[in-house]
Amino acid sequence: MAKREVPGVRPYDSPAGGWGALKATAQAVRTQMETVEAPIILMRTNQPDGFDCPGCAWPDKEHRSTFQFCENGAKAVTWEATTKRVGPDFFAANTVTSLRGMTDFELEGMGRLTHPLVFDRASDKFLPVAWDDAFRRIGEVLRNLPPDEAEFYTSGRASNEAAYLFQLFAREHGTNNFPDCSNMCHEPTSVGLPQSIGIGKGTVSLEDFDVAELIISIGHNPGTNHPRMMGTLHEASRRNVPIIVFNPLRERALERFADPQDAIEMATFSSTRIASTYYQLDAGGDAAAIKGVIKALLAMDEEEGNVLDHEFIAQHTNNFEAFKQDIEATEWADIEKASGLNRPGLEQVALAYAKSKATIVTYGMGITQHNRGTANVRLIADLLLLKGNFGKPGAGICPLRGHSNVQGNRTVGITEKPSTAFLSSIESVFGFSPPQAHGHDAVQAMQAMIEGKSKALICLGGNFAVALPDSDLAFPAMRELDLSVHIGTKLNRTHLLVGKETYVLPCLGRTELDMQATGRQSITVEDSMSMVHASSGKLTPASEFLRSEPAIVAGMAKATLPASKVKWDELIADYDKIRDAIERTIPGFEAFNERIRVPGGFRLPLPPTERVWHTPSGKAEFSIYQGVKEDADVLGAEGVLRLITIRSHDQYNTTIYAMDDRYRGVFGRRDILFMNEADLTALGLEHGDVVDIETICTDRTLTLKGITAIEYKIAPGSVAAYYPEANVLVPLDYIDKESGTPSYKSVPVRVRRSEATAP
Ligand SMILES: Nc1nc2c(c(=O)[nH]1)N[C@H]1C(S)=C(S)[C@@H](COP(=O)(O)OP(=O)(O)OC[C@H]3O[C@@H](n4cnc5c(=O)[nH]c(N)nc54)[C@H](O)[C@@H]3O)O[C@H]1N2
Ligand SMILES: Nc1nc2c(c(=O)[nH]1)N[C@H]1C(S)=C(S)[C@@H](COP(=O)(O)OP(=O)(O)OC[C@H]3O[C@@H](n4cnc5c(=O)[nH]c(N)nc54)[C@H](O)[C@@H]3O)O[C@H]1N2
Ligand SMILES: [Mo]
Repeated sequence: MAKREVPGVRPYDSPAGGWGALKATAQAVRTQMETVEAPIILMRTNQPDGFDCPGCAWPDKEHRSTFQFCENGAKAVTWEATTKRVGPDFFAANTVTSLRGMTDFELEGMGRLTHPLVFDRASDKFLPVAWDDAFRRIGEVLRNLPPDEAEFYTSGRASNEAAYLFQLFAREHGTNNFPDCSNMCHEPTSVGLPQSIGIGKGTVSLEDFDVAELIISIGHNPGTNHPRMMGTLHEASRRNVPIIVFNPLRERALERFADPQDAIEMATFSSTRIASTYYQLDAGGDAAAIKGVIKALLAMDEEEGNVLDHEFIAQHTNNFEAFKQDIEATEWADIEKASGLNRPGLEQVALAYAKSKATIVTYGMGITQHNRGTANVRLIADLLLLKGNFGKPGAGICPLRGHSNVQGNRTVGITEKPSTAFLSSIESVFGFSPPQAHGHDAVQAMQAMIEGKSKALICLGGNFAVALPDSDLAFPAMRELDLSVHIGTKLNRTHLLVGKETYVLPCLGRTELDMQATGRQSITVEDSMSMVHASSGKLTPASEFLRSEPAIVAGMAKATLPASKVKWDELIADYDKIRDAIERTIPGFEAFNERIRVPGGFRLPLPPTERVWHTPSGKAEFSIYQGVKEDADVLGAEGVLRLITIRSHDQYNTTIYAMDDRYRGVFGRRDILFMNEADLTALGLEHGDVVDIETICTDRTLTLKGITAIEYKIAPGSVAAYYPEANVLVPLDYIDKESGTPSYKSVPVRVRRSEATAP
């Protein structure tokens, strides 16, 4: 029987990248910008004297290579540099209640915010407000609350300078409540890797990819989320480096990619294979799969010897024997059942790994956003330790960070669990005593808001309530706040969930010129590979009323803390002074200002690259992943499907650039559930049927209705829907207990034909 036609759904057979990517770039420019400046603006992205791409955190070779084309980088830049505006006229014409009926796509699509705004309850509208009036009132409300009843949220686009001032402000005010986007993202990396190798960061550099002999890519989708990485993978593939992929979905860019930088591929419409082998495992099947690979590797070592790096293990690691025993005790039958892969397939991976003298493992949200995400991360480190894949060229661990400066935010003190060393250096440099008690992470902050224990929320960027799980709980909690403040570039749904008092404070974007008392300022960011470099905006700001993020933070701080020990005005006048303060309080930033004036910047210390392990034992630690699967009782129950929430190709987190997901063959819509053919059949469904989805791991009823189920190349038992629409289905307390990260990639659900359309 021919498959039914479903509107907006048609298979995509071309490679990723190529001419389609160029066309999409042109379209992004056309829809956002009226001027012919756009190509010139794009050329300034990631250039030594230009601005850092506000897209992903993938590095550039020393930030000095010729302009690297990237479709989604172009979307990120044009989205910010758009000529569209949403100003006072617009807010005078629309009530907040009516705006709440709009989608994130529509809201952000209206353009850049131009004026500071205050919510006026009487008219149900946002009105323009003077900066100083806004700061004064914010200060008054904060001063009248116990400090721990305020939450200070950071989204990872903020610069090091803005984030550093933000933490200084909140800590002088008296709290460590620092929910941040990292808590929904790579927190398992920040928690797991220090236990294994002594630092919560990746250990590879771009040069390592040039000499790696094997790349294992687990649970990330670089064609969409780190497109500049595709150039690196493309080169590796052309060197015949095997690239082994573990992913429940067939992601086009991981199969075939045409590099838009490659003149011959473009001219001949040819492309390069990326994955040498593609393992479509079950959602959450990674631990089992990795344990299988390790089990096969240990067996090979027993038989042939010399497969593992025994010298490295003896000299540099702890706990190997217990680790080995656990793996040997793990049964193949359990591994196969939990991973959805078979033993011969996993033995092939072990063989490739045994042969390689330098292996890199890359991973993303497919590993971290699980309720045993931290244990997953440690297991990847275990795999690498077995063959000494740290501290040698071409080898290491490569977590693909999210936001362009999410790693930097952490480095400069955005953490709810600060070290005592950091707090004492803040105290000695600034002369106030920062609070010692740990604060809230993102989920805990929302829980405190729901329970009425936290009454104010200050957001340095982001879309807090929309990005968090469980919208049905999160949205009403926003409405109960005494105060919410949003520093942002564009309007989003979190801003519209107004509390008793709400301010929206518009800031400069990274592409824009930042002039302060001493002249033009630059900021700094840290990429996924711990390179810190400067970024200087060039464009005329979207409105004359915008302020920089550091200036807004300082404005709030001065109004909140009349007796502040921090010289806010001096810091804002010259960001070099902020960097001096960072240098004096955080290790690794020696000669900060000099070193960022060198194109490409500098690399922060990464002790594991020198085989130095800052763990309590002074060695790298093998750790044991108990069993083979997260939450096996619930996720393995009869009739339960594991829901993965994913990003489309036209999306940056909650920012929706357009309604297409080209590589997955979905156009003009997002109300889609990707399902395996066997699961459709088992439920008596057909490609194109409308379904309701219900979460089963909670005593509440979480549902998403009226979604069109389509047949897709996804592992049986796993289904996928778009974030943030599907966030209503993710229970707030369904988290990785070690890191607090929501289990966005394995929500137990049932799917049934929609009540509305059932025959
Ligand atoms: N253009 C663009 N760039 C971005 C972003 C964006 O939204 N748009 N977001 C930024 C941010 S904040 C982040 S964190 C990163 C996110 O980048 P990614 O880590 O690539 O995040 P996701 O798109 O959520 O995709 C995760 C991938 O994991 C797979 N997956 C899901 N569950 C599992 C599993 O259980 N096991 C395995 N092995 N795989 C699984 C999915 O099929 C998907 O291919 O990208 C950053 N860059
Ligand atoms: N279901 C599900 N939920 C998820 C995820 C998932 O995979 N599945 N992923 C999670 C992940 S990895 C992350 S990182 C979070 C993301 O959570 P957030 O970081 O909170 O969300 P974003 O969508 O990146 O934030 C977009 C907003 O940032 C503001 N903005 C943009 N540029 C700037 C700027 O330069 N300065 C300031 N101040 N504001 C700016 C704009 O107002 C825009 O509306 O979401 C998480 N939520
Ligand atoms: Mo992220």
